[in-house]
Amino acid sequence: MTIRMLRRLILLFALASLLGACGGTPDSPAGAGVPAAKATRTYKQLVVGFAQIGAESGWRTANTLSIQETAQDLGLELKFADGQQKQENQIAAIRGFIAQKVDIIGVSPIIETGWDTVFNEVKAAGIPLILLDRHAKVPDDLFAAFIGSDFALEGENACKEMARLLNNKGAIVELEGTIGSAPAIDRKTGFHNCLKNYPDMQVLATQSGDFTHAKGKTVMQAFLKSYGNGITALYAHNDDMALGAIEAIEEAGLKPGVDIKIVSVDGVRGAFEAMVAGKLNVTVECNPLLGPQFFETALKLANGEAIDKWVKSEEGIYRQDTAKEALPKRAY
Ligand code: GZL
Repeated sequence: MTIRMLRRLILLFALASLLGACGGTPDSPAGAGVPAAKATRTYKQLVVGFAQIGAESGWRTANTLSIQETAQDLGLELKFADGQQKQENQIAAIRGFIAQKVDIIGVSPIIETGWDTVFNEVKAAGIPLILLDRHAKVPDDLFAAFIGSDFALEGENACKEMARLLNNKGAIVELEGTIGSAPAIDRKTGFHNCLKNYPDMQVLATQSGDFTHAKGKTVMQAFLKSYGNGITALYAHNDDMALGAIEAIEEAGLKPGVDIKIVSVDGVRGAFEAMVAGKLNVTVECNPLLGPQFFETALKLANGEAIDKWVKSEEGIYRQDTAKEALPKRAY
């Protein structure tokens, strides 16, 4: 055998072994070591833990219903914990979800701070975390996505509606939401930043009504005692506090929506009924029906798909003149 023949033989052998490594014959599987495509999870294979804040308002009730009904419709397993307005209950629930090795954890943080330790535990457990409705002040690597509204824009829209109602001049009292919560902080910032454009509109007083009907009424009673007829308008961070304040205004012998203009946020059914009755002037919608977006994002995360860091809610502004027509169509 000549050197030339030997070289050809070696070349042929090398070529044959190379082809063999790149994949078998059409009817045999690809070569060893090629990972099989990752199976795509379905909703029915998903286990999601969600730590809710509580049941402080009509908005929260609608939010809980949306999450529970959507989970049922999709056939996924939802482990739902009611935090009963306490951060420590939400943190305990999250630790329980870690122990149960759920696929995805969701939480609506009652306040923005105090989450770093438990969110790091979630990260260490390798479980994707979704912030739903309210944001938390944590590094971006501690959560996969935030699904919720632009609260500062809601505050800015409330201010513009107020300016329209007052013809750019008036004395406003403000009912704030839960102290330290993202919606209270941002709705206040958005409103007050916008107010700088209206020098003849000022805030006489601002105090928290904790997003509840009862506290909204109590604080409004105190405002009326301090400022009485000096108040021309109320800005409430949610409808429940505005509805409580309406009761206080009526008990003081004044006409809510007329003597005192009222702008609030959420868009719950009670707010539409109050607008139809002429007692509320505007509600800036904050969509609580986040169930579908929550679980769609959860499934994408479970399947390793890319998602947006902020999944924004779509929402509108509702005034007295369209309330009657809109009320029957309201989903919450
Ligand atoms: C806003 C939500 C707020 C609502 C309140 O997204 O967190 O909490 O505005 C609710 O009604 O209590």
